Amino acid sequence: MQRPATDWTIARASRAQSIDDVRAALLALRGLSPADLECRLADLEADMEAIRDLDAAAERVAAALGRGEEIVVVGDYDCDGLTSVAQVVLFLRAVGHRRFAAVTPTNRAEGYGMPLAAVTEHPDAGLFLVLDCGSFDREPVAAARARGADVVVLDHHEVSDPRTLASASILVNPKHPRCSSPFKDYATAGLVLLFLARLRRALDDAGMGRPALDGDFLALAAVGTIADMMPLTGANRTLVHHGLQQLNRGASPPLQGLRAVAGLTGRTLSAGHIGFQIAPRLNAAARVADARAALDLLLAEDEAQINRYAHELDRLNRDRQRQVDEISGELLPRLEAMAERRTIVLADTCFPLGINGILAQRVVREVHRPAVVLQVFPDTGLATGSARSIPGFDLYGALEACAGLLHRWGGHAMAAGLTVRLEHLEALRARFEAVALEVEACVYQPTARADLELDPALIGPELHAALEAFEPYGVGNPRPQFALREQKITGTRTFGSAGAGDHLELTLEGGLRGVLWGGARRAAQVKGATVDLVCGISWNEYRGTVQLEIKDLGPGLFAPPVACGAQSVGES
Ligand SMILES: [Mn+2]
Repeated sequence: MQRPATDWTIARASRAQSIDDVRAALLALRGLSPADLECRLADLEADMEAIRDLDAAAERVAAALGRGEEIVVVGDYDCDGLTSVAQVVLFLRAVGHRRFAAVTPTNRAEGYGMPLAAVTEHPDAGLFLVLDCGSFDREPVAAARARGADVVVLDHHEVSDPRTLASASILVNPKHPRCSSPFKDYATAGLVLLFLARLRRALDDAGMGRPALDGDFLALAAVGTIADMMPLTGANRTLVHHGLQQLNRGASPPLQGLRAVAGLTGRTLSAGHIGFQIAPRLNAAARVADARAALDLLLAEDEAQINRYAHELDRLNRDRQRQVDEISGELLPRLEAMAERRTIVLADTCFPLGINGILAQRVVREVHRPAVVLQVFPDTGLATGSARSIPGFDLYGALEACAGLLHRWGGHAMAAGLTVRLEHLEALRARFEAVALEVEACVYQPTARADLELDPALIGPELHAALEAFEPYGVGNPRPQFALREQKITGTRTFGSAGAGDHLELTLEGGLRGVLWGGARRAAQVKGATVDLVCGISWNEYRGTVQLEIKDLGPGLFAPPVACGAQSVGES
């Protein structure tokens, strides 16, 4: 089963003749005003007011602090959950509140969500503050409430049917149909930062001081937002812009410890560095062992501890990479037999729960199909795992259509988690495929979109600087991709560690250089040819000049677009 070649379109019809043209086109394409590029933190205030029950949550926690109540902070085991818990703990320490426990689920087989043990193991707690999970954790929430404790949930998971919500005392979730927040795409870590800002105000009103929300909080909020793949638009753009700035100034010693083991000290951190190098190390703990190691790092207070935990996470991350490579080698050949299918559902005892999200993403990358990868547990008769989607295919809606066959599930349009009884596995496979057959065929054809065509003469340091103003790039705000038509390739050079993954450096007539990562095998084919290119612009530190990051190239790359109603903005 081969991934089909990408159909490229160009969003803007006219070719840019100046840097101002480029800037204006990018603003228009991303729906941004010049003021949006300023990323003013003060603009978050209005949003804060609109988030339903954020003030009630702040008042309840302020009361707990006033009474010295025991607080249990529960967070999901991924980066978003852990950075959320870490912010709350930093805040509790800052106000001198000592009666608290920080809990994250450790039993991966149990899946996601608030563990019942958080309730049973803390019989004296008066308040459970549940972060990045809890919206639908009916059993543990009910157990806590039955004991007379309050449960305050801050979460961002989809709420399609409010009748299925757990009976939290206070639920803050921008996805709740009755939440009037104009911005819905917060990660929990971003929501927690706004919550703490509101809590500061409540404490101030109660005469309990006004602890500073320093750069550490913004740094943690940014890491949670990027790691959870939230779109870097609106409030997230502002949070991430400032969080990255704080990280680059040295905020959050634990995150600096991870930066060091990732070899990123002294380099300017981008959202990409967080998403591809920092977040995987934090997530590795829960994937390979126990999320506690990541939480221990984020809560560590002295340098020796930070150093030790950061190295531990780095080692776990290498274990995780090795595991993914081994299992991919076993799993990807199975796709050969599935070329006729629109969806892929793989289940096996050997697909470890901790990494099956990564495995599902690999399947998507390989064949451009929605994919589910489950670990089978013969003892319990359940299979649990992750699903990943392609643009234009609403995974959440598809799973909702399969809900009768699912034991437990939750997620978003592009990613989800699910558990199914083994006896329903075949029926799930069939119904998921049936749902996929209802979706327009063109969704299964990979498409991507370049922003606009450029005159190659514009490519230089000035353009690079203009593009920096549109950072942070990532989900929802992809790095601009430019179309160059009919460029003659005058030179090629391969480099890398030898093997299929080798890279190709190209020189265009006129002297511009570009890199096609993993493209070494195309060297002979393109040398001397005249081709169209899609490329990003990056800075080559070694040469001190701009270079092209080539995404694709070939003759006649920009064919007229095929109409597709469900077409979404290109993948990155
Ligand atoms: Mn989350």
